[in-house]
Amino acid sequence: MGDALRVLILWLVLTALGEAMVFQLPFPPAMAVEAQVVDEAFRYLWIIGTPVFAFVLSILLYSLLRFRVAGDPPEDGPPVFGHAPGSLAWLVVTSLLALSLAVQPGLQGLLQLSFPLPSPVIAFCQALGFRLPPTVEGPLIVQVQARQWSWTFNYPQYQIQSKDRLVLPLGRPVRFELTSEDVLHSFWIPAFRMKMDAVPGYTTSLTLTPSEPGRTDIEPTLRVQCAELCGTGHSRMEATVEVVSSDQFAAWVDQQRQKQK
Ligand SMILES: [Cu+2]
Repeated sequence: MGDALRVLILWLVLTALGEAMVFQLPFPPAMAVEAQVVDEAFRYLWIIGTPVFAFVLSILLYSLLRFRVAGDPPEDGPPVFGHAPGSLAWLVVTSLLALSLAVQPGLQGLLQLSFPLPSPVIAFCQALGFRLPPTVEGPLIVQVQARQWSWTFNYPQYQIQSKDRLVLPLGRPVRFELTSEDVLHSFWIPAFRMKMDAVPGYTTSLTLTPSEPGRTDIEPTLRVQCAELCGTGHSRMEATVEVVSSDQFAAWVDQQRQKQK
């Protein structure tokens, strides 16, 4: 059996092992529509990247074992010069893969995440035949104020405020408008995957749509966690999250209004 055939077999075996692992990855639950988009993109990158990584690894492993010189060689082996067809094939295949990833899940993913894209990019995506997400009518707006080391959530549509406790209705898009009172913080709900910096003197925004009901004490990844080192209390800069039905949300809003009167 020739060397190339052995490398080919090793490549196929390593690729099969790597691909089998894709479905064993222990992801935390994806509890927002956007979290599913991010997880799909991650799986897709893994699926595409595995054969490339396995290819490099099989040649490396095979060369190390097969062409190893016994004992201590007195001098270096002869130099190896390029292999033009091989280099060209490698360049073309990996460049095409990278370009295809920039489009899907890159651009396509950004569109699904209702990310603010410049209009020429949107026109380009439409020309490619991408489905644009429906424009979000009346999202729930939550103004998030971060500080060392706590979170305040304002609901301007309901004129209520909540400290270190974020309550969200299920299935309704939420536009978070973030700012910070002191240093850089980062607003992150691991179960929702997406993350956005909170910057002093500046407002950033992030739209997320909770897709599963839940509470922090039952699912710890459903919590707000600061994800930007912001001082000694950084790791404890958390807030609880509750995703409830729209009726429960309305009841909570009424309750908060009564309290704040
Ligand atoms: Cu912080």
